[in-house]
Amino acid sequence: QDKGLDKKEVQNVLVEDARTGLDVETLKKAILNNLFYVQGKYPEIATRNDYYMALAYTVRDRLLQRWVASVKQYLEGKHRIVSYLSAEYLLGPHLGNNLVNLGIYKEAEQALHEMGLNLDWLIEKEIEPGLGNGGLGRLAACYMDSLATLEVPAIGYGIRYQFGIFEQDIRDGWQVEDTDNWLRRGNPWEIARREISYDIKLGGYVQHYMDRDGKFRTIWTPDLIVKGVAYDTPIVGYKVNTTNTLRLWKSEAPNSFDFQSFNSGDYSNAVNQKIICENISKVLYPNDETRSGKVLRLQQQYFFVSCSLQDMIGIHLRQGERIEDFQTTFAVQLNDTHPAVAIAEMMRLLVDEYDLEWVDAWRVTTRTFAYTNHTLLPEALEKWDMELFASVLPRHLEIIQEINRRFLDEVTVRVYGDQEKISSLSIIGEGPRRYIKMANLACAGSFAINGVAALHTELLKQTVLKDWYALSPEKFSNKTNGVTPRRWMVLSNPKLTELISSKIGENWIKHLDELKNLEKFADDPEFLQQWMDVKLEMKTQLAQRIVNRTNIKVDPESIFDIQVKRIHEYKRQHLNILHVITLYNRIKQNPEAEIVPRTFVFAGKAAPGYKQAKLIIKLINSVGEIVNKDPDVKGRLKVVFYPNYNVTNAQKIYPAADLSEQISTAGKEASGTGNMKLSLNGALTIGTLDGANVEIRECVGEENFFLFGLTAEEVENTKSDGYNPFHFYENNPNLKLALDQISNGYFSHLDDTIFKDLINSLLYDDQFMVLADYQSYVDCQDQVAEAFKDKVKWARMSILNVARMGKFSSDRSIREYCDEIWKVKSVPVTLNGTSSK
Ligand code: RUG
Repeated sequence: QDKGLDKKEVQNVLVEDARTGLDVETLKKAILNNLFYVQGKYPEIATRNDYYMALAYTVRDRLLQRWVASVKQYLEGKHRIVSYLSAEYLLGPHLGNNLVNLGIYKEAEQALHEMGLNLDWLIEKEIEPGLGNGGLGRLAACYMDSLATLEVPAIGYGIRYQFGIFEQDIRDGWQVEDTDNWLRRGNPWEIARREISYDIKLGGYVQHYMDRDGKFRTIWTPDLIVKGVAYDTPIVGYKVNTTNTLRLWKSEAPNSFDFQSFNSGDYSNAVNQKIICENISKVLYPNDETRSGKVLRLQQQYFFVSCSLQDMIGIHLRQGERIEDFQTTFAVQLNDTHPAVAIAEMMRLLVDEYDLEWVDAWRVTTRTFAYTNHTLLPEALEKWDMELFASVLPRHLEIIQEINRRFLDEVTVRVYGDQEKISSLSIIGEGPRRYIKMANLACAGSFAINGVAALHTELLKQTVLKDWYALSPEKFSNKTNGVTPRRWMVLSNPKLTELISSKIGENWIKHLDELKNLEKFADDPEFLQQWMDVKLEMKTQLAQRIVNRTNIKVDPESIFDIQVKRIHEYKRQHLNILHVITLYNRIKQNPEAEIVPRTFVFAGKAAPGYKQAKLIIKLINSVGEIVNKDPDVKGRLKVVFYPNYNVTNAQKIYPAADLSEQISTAGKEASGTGNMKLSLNGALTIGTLDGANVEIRECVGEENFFLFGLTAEEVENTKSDGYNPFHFYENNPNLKLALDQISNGYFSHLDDTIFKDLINSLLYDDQFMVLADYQSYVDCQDQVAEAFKDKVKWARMSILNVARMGKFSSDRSIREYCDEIWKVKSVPVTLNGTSSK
């Protein structure tokens, strides 16, 4: 800006450009421009992808203008910045969402229409970045949207996996995984910042010595150095200028790495090293809710955490601040324990690289980090074998041991030597092999700890983090999850959005509480009819997709009974299928039985190594094969497994749901967010008192929620009283029949071996209380069927559900994090003198 151009000229270049206009004419010009000058094509030879790219670049230009303005504004003042550290971001396709948030969806549609093109057709061309497994990664994406919408300065840090979550295909009823090469057509939404890169050390050994000034020094000599390169994606808020950064790190070989090998002629070793480096950000681990204990996973975690902290320290110091005041520039949120090694890395950077005394470094660290726990499942709490940890991060092991030593000194006095408490709080676990407990490291190093729904936070305090709660109750709080209404309503359900806005205006999109103004229309016959019409239209559209994808024809007038989420025993898709079999048997036993027609839609991926989950998918498909074809059923029941559940498909499924299945064993689902999206789209919930279901039910009213099953407390009591699932099997003829049919091969061409493991685990173990909850579930489903017969009453309940879902916006969650944990304020970004569209 100082190189010969005067300020006014710069302003003109930035502002008065065809790259920034938002009207239809300018958009048309810009799309053509990009088609020529970015894609190098003209209309007659342009492909659908060329047009997609041209439009994407047109949108990106407008994002960049806001992005530059945001960065400038943040750097000019002194503002605390939120740094969200997450190993996963399940963003979903960008194009439609960015058009919504820029407020130019209609204009883009019109521009394309005038060019003889169709916006949906281009939107569908985008390959979504599936850089997450499920709820946790999707939450991070919703939070990025809300942070920008609330105009909060924020950076999301993560990993730019070359391969995201696998693509699922179903063959012969089984899940088959295929690699997700999401970058194969390029990615117009990111900017490679090759100039922003950091060296990351791995492995090797540590030496200590005393320098000339008598100060202890540490040298960590790694056996591998990897370079992390920043790839930035702009995240624009809804109808505001604020555009934050999602900075994802890609691993590469450092520039100079191969010199030695190359010089000595060992070319293949040089190439090998390059492959090892690139492997770190190669692929997302496809495990949801399970830890994997693999070296590469620890390397991934450390890699992105170290790049991110070095980046933050650089930003902080460039502002002329002292390293001791780091926490005044950044509040760093740990999304689960995946980035918890950040606590040790922060200490290493401060003590080894910036020469801080241990206590000063610890003060900075413990004022910087806050930790969100997302699970109570023991298999999801990360633990690292100490030897494995030492082989990757030898210096960090020393640091963790020192943190633990000092911490336990303090604790011992606090708990007056209670050995049980001391070992529960220790960051290092003892046993045949010693291990590091990442949740304990996160708790020790953070100033705030939160759960993700009221019940979950309570259970955390009573169970897995009980001793931590006793030690530092002031650190604990609850932050119930939320979802962004921009993607999950405005973008995915435009018809419902329009109908709602026609009654209460558009303010609800940013202030979801205002949905409550819909309540007064819940008895308005015209509105009820319009509501039902929209739902039917969405169901008809989904029916079309289902037939295209699976060849199964379904009736849009039937109940769309939907369970879409990762496949896991605790989520109990098999309980749902037992209900399907029970309805089927009622028909077989009495073909004239009155059955309210239903379409059961399942979707979700199973972790590739999770045998029971994969068996559940096979079971759903096997039952579907029999039920869908049996002439006695007369099409009244249909079972669909919709393959490759991802954000793109979720956006098509939620709007069509009548019934939302939230049937996890009470106490196991930390929160759930699909439950929120479905209810917000007008589905009624059948669910247990688990996770955020509890709060959803409180909000929508118990009369508008189908509740069944044991409570979390009853689950525990039943177990401690000696739960015997076999007893339920023997004493419930319908349940027995269903389980026997699965075992004896009725649904599997008389093969009585396939489902053996699944049935045995239900009959003799049943950790997730499927059999205990079966009857209560079936009875509750009968009430659902009864209720659905009265279409108007159902629609009224659906309206009340939506009207009362205001609490579950991620804007509300983020506001709570900002006010109560991060202590950050919004910083409106101005562009051409205004702060919003
Ligand atoms: O299973 C939980 C969900 O209940 C929750 O809604 C979501 C976001 O908070 O996180 C999910 N989760 C938990 N995913 N991975 C874990 C444990 O690593």
